[in-house]
Amino acid sequence: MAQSSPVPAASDGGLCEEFAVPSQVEEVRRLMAEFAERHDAGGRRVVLITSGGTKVPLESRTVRFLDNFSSGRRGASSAEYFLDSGYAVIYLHRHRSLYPYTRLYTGVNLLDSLRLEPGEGEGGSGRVLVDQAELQNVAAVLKRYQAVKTAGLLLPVEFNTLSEYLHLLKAAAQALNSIGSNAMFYLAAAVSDFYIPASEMPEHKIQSSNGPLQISMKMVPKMLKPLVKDWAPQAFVISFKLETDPSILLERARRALDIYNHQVVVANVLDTLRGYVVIVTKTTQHELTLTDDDVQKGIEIEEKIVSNLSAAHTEFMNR
Ligand code: 9Z3
Repeated sequence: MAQSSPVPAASDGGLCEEFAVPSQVEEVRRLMAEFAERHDAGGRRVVLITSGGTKVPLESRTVRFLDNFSSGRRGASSAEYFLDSGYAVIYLHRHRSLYPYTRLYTGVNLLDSLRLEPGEGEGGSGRVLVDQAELQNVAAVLKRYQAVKTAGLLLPVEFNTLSEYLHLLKAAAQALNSIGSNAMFYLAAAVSDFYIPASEMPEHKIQSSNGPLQISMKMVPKMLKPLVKDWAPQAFVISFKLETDPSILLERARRALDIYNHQVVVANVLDTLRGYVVIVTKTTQHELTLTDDDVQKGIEIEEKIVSNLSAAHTEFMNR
């Protein structure tokens, strides 16, 4: 694939012209603003978590697309720990990526974990029994899930394409601006750096009979800059930095802090992302590691990340 020119699109200037506005954006903005204001009035902090990879279409009637690596596990598990810590959570996630609580059962074949209670007739007594060994801790997880649902503490918002992600993130930032430093942005989604403008995209499926494919892609506008500067300037903002080469990780994280002027970068390397991250600020750098002992106890690295960042958020609000 040909490398595109390194000229980035200016700030978010071209957002509406270059990226189709999703039809639901105004309705979602209203829901997010209401959610944030209700919880803020009740004395709760609100975190906007982004999670999952963005889909970048290569054709208008899309058969092929580019995706970024992200299962959504980081975002989904972090959402649970933020809820446990008293936050209300807006969960802006890729459609069908991992979701808080249900993520614990994605590897399970649901039908294998259920049994019919014996009884007369073809379907036994008609009652279905859960195999606790297959669906581990299901009662405890269900209790946490239902408590969150009843209290209205989790607002799910879905995206699929890069365009949807960009518009919904902007709407979320503007919706949370009214609650000032009570808002946290936890930007764990894996967002494409490249896209094909609608005007340059073929309408129909690209034909292999035309020979090898060469694609030229433009730079995606960096949303972090206007988010920090204009849309939610008082919020506590955390971005994630993913690299495959550990030797450039910290330099890239620091660079992001310098350019965007936000509060924290959580730096991780693809090979070790479940067991090691570095929490980087302009003046500090703190390694979080999962030990064998932690793994034995079922502790996840997101629990440590969330505990570190909610303490940093408290300090930020008190300043
Ligand atoms: C991350 O680095 C996340 O930690 C992961 C989580 C995507 C690796 P999973 O969803 O994985 O648990 O499977 N997210 C940010 C990735 C990213 O695209 N960052 C951009 C970059 O590194 C900056 S915003 O340039």
